[in-house]
Amino acid sequence: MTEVVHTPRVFSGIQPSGNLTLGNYLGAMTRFVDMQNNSGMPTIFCMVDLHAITVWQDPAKLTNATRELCAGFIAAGIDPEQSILFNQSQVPEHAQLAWIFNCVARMGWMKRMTQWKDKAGKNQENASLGLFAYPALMAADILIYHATHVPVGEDQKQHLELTRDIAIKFNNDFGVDFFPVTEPVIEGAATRVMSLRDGSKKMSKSDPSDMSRINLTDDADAIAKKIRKAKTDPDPLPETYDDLSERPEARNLVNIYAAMSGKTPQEVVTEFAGQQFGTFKPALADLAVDKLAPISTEMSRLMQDTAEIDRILGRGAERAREIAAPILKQTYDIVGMIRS
Ligand code: AQP
Repeated sequence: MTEVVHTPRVFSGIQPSGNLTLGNYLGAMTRFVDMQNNSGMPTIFCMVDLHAITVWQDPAKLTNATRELCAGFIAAGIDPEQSILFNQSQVPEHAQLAWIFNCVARMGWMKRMTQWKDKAGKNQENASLGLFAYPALMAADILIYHATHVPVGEDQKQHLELTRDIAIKFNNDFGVDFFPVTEPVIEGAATRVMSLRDGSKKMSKSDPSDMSRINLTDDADAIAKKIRKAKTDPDPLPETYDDLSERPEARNLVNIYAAMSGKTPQEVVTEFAGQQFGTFKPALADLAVDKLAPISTEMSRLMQDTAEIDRILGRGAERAREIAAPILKQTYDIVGMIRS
């Protein structure tokens, strides 16, 4: 029986499938920075370009989005020396392990994934095979580093449960204790930032309406306009956060304010109790501009030197492969593949 001591290690990824949104920033990136600085664990962050192409991506836009995402990581506080920062396709072990996991995971597991159902919609026959197999590649992203902790937004919870199921089934099938059973880290006031136009839909890079999201590249005027036009209701803010349970758009704006100010949602509600959105929205816009403007300025500065971004990604990929390659070799040994 092959036994491995599972060193605590953090992994997470973001798709270069468009502009980074406030949802990605609050739900994922701020958590990444926190774990890099405070968890005491090694941290690995990835631009998951192989995931992005499960739906059509224009090649030139994909290249640019990957670099911009790298700039976003760095501008938000990820240090490419301290953390390992790279794009997925430069580390082939992700795709190699994903194939093994395609053979471990069951069709029925994949069919139950809500992201598959949402993204494939009514036209499943026409969706890519890659989109269907997306969660097995995600499991490989995590387990190729034996990552134990994965900070994500709420929407990724089901995929992380599947990652655990794949690890457990692989270990059982082969009689090993090889892959760790990963812990999702879903924390903070903004684990699910909703669309500014529809409080029942999550804020997403690929939403056709740009008004539904705040992009990290938006300037101050765009941020203020999007918040001013965000859907709300005519009632003032209540005294308790619980009273927002039936008001999804209002609750969303309060959560965003809380996440950006470091206050709890209840503290925000207490501060603005009895006030109309006409007062709350400008305060939220000021806060958002204050928080996001330095990030967007730094992203633009970094994007002026794309050669340096590519160098950072290449160096990150080399460091990632130092961890991934031995784990893939051991996996092949367990499965019984000859390596001459
Ligand atoms: N609205 C959100 N609120 C909180 N967290 C979010 N995340 C995404 N949207 C929100 C978190 O960001 C990380 C990276 O997500 P991703 O880009 O890999 O994929 P996604 O979840 O599918 O994000 P998008 O923006 O909706 O992309 P598209 O439109 O391309 O599918 C994850 O940790 C996710 O939870």
